[in-house]
Amino acid sequence: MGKRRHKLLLLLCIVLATIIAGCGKSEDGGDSRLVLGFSQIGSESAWRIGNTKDIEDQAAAYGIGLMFENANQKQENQIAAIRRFIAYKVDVIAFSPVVEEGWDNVLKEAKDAGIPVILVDRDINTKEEGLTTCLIGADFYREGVMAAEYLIRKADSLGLTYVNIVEITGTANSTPMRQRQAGFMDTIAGDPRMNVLESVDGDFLKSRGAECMKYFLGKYGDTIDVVFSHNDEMTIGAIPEIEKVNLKPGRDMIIISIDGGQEAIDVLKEGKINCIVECTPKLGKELMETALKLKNGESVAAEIHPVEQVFSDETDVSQIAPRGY
Ligand code: GZL
Repeated sequence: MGKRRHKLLLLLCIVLATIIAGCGKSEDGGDSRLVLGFSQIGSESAWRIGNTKDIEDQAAAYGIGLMFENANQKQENQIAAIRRFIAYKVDVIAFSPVVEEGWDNVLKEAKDAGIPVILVDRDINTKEEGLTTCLIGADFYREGVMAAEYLIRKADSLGLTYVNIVEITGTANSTPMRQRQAGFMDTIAGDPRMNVLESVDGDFLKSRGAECMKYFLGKYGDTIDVVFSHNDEMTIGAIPEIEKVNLKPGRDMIIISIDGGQEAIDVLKEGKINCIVECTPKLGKELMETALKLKNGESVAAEIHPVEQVFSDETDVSQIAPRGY
């Protein structure tokens, strides 16, 4: 073969190798996989742990590079994590805000850096519009409505003429706390039988749920007809306190909870909880698909709400499938 043809063949091989090597690489030769920075609230509940696992599993399934930080319930830790994501120049930032206010400055920094932000699970209130692209999470107001609608049906079926309610709320100033309470209270407002004795902040924690229930029992005793608890952890903490005073949860008191994790579903099956409104933690698939759309410059929905159901003693709860969290 002539030298000229040999050189041409060699040049062709070099060009071809460069093109192949460049596939999946960005201009600077870096990894072109999408890098997602995610700030998680903490590990306060089975729901939160299930949410984290689902996000990690889905990131792996979609081949997305996940920078994950656990804030241990502190907003300042989430703000610091978001600043680290900005410094690292991730492609997309996502976070589950522990409370609704106090995000304006750090989200302006993300906007100035040209990094889109996705809200997962909970919402925020900001003075400036357009600091986030999408909210992926439950319709918490609807969850509160479904809890109250169950209670009204239950009161009807028992022929109750008055209903004394105590409420154990989630983390103060968080979206699920504000909206679950609003949905519940708005729905019972028109029912003269319903009387809310008191609401106390249980911070979505099992230990605080027990403390709140102990306080309620000491103050109101067996005049309590209903416990409305904003999540399963607090409900599971409250139940032993009710039993300690020889009252039967699910019988002497109507117990209404939210989330639908396996531990609470098992208690529902024992008859110690009457109703659990589902709040799915499985938001990872929608998060990854939304992040990929944003990286590709595609438009995304402003809100994505999963479909959720109610588990209660109105149906055969023995048939509830394993929950996976
Ligand atoms: C709801 C989520 C809440 C859960 C709690 O989407 O924000 O936070 O209901 C969790 O279990 O702590």
